[in-house]
Amino acid sequence: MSLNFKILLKASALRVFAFMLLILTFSCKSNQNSSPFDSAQGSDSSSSFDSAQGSKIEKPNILILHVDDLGYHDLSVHGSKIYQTPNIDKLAGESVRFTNAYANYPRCVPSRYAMMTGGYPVQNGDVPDDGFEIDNIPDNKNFIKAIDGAGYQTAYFGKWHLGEDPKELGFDTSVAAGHAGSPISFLYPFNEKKGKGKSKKAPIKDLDEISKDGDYLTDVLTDQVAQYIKNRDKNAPFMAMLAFYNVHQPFEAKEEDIKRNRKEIRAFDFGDTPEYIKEGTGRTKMRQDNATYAAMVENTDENVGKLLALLEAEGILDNTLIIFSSDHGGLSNDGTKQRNLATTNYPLRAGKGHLYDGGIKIPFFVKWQDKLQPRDESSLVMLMDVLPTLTNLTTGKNLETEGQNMLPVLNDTEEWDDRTVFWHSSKARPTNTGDTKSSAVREGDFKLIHWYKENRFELYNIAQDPGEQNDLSKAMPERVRTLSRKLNNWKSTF
Ligand SMILES: [Ca+2]
Repeated sequence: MSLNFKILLKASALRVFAFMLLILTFSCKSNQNSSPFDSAQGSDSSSSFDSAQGSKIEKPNILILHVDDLGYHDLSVHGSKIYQTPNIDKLAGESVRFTNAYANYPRCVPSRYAMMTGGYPVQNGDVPDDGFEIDNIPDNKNFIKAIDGAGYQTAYFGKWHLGEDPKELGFDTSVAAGHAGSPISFLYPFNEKKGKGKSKKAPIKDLDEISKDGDYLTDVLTDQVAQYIKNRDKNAPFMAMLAFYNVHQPFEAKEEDIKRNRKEIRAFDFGDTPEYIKEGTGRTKMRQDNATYAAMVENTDENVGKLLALLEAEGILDNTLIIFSSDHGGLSNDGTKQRNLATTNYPLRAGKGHLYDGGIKIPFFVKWQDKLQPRDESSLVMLMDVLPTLTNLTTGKNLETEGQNMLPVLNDTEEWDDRTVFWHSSKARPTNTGDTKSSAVREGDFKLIHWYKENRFELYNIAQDPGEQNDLSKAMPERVRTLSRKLNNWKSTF
């Protein structure tokens, strides 16, 4: 029995009628072949039909779990010996796991702008570090409105950092979003600084009504998402994005989680690994030995686990497409000013702020039960591809942006190993994270970084040298020329 037929049997008479009407409207026969993207799972809010253009439209629920500042090696599934992340590891095991996924920028705001607008984070001729305008995106480039228009309930929870409210971009619902790049405190009351002095940071709205003494912010936000899912309109699919404030600073976690990690870190033998090595104008942290940060990573994992369990309890795990990602690499680097650092991205080089892979390579998993074959996937993808993919899946349309629809990659019918992608970091922070102005291009296995103020190049074969230790720029001048030409051509477009 085909899956579509099962849906018909399960649906109410009214929904059967509506479904038939849709089929008639599009004068197309329901497609019943068995490729991963051709049939919906039998559950309440899912539907599947052919569009007028003949492309397949699917409407699974969508849950995006986006962690702030989580490094590629901050997960036990990626080799961390200190942070235990069993829930995310399990999710990874059931997902297409990207081994060459990148943020479009090594810091929060441009990275998030790229993700939410589906293109490179370029505005008014530059890549601003802050102050993006997101309330003036035309409708023909607005992915959220496109998905909303396809019948989705859309909701955004947590860190926005792109203006006043995600509703400006078209989300129906938003909770605890807004200007804040981080909470004043992860410990209740969240808008009051713990310890000495007063915070100059923007408070996060909505929190007073939904929290109480003793709460941890990440638990509160997860609970909000859970309530939203439980109370959803079951006649329509939802797209919910939880942008965790974890694991960004301030370093604050639950006492029992800190204690457990402190004990584990004390017992761990770091061998002859140095605590720091030199990088840029400052240092790279080389050990995962911050117990509070470890506790924050593990709390995030616990909350991911709660949401996955909820999807299962609601009977919608099978027809929910789940994306897990981070906005850039972990905070492992300081600059001329020394400070307390979070983690190490080692064996990747450097971290947040830098165009070495430690700054831009991210954990990125896409799960859709029974639809996507769990596997490692080496195609080059970026956060700007997320919404073009979801929009194509749910509307059959492609909007005009640089981000690409990843469905053929997810579906394993295309490989994007030779794709060319770019970065431009003109707002360096030599004091805070030790980076200086640079641009970069990756094409296939090779990555060229250009410190354009000094006109200095470094070239790496990322496949053979993921830690970017062996600079090939002198040995391969022709490749430097080709890649720098492409990089300059890209930069001349903005
Ligand atoms: Ca961030």
